[in-house]
Amino acid sequence: MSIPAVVPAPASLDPRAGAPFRLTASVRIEGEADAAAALSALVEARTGRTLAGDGNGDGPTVTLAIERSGAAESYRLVADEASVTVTGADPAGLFYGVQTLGQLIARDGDDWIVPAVAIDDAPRFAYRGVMLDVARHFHPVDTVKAYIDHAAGLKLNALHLHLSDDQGWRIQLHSRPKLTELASSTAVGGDPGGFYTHDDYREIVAYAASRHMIVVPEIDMPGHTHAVGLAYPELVEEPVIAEHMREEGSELPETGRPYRGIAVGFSSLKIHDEATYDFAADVFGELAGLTPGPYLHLGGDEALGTSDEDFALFVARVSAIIADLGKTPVAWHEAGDAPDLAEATVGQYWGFVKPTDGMDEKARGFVRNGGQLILSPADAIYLDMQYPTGPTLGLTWANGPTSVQRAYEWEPSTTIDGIDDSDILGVEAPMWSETIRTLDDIETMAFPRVAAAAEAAWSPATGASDLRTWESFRARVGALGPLWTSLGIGFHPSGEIDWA
Ligand code: TNX
Repeated sequence: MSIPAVVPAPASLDPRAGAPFRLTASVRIEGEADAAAALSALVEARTGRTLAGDGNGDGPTVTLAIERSGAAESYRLVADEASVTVTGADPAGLFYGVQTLGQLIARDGDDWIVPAVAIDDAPRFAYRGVMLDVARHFHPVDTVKAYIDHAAGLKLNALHLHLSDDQGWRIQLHSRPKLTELASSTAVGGDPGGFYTHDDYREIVAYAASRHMIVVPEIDMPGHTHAVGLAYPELVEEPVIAEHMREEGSELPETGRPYRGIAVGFSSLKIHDEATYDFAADVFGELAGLTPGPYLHLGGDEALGTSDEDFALFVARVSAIIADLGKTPVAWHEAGDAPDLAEATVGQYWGFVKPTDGMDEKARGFVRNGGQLILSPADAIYLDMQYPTGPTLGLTWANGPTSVQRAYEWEPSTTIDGIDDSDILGVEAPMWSETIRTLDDIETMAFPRVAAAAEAAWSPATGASDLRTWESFRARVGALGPLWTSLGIGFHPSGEIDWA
């Protein structure tokens, strides 16, 4: 029999001889209630069958337990003819064991089985994320929830929400009500905008938590702030129009009018005005109160109109504001060489797998400052890059189009010289939304490439496991097609994969 198809690849997987476990109507699920509910939902989606769970006697059992030992988020799964046992080191570990079990369910004639197997599994990196840009196009709460569900199935545990950009402001703040009153109603291309109320945001946070996922809110500063100027014009500089923006002939940003184009780098908050830091304190203060997770992201990318000195001053002050709130600041890699950045600020690297333009040196700056890195190499795991064939959605600037194989074949520990696993907090796959309007758009761009990012984040390093090859990955992902379909995941049926 072929190797059971689990994605991301587990730390250790040991196929056992012997008959499989049969998911008959008399199977009982015992143990932790949350995990049992998650498993029942998966079984029902995949097989159309409801498991009894009513203790009606002596049927084979699935036992779901928590045993506080082993690494955070780890689990052990043992299946044989008589029983399946999933033991998590904590609730998240048990949840991940259940996700693995869901992937193991296979058809056998008219039956559904779980092959005999023993799996011991734990994540390589603590932070495993997806980012959704809800600023270029707004995505409603239900879309976000669906993406949370589908990402959590790949053992991803962080949802980074890019909540503001030139085109719109997407989170209601009582301290600064004009942001959503005056700067949220439009999006790229003149499409309708939108925003999350406090209740919406809390609903997203709670839903994510129920899937063992934290929310990392980003308010992008000092650039990407044209929308701030619609609400609080006194806080922003005049747009800096680069020559290429004129040559492209698309709409140019104008003070006081919503921006509908997709150029970057033209806007800035005023760096030498105390009102800017009052604003940052209000914004991050209110977000800190709404966000149970440890991170607040201050952006810091592509501040092209700001001098290096001013940029350094700005990110130092805003990272200190966030640290004083008791949160860990996160910034895009540009901030990494700012001399007075708050200690232990996390850097998010968006350069290429082979770094260019000194981006790796900026990334190393965070580590010298006592922080760690989140790796989001744009030419591998920017999910908004076009595919070579298929959907015409997406951009191409990051060496695109980006194949599934390219999304897969990179190794976190060799991306930035001088950086090893202990310097890496994790891996995150961003989805910018200039061309992405709907849940279908999100899922077709994300799946299957987000599975490659999940494997980089969770699984053993390239070379440390037989499963960590492109050939193994494409076979395992192909085997997940029916599960994804049954869960309503609108994946791109890429020709690089042999779909089951
Ligand atoms: C670059 S990479 C950006 C975003 C764009 C994205 C499009 C980075 C931190 N910023 O502003 O949306 O490219 O792919």
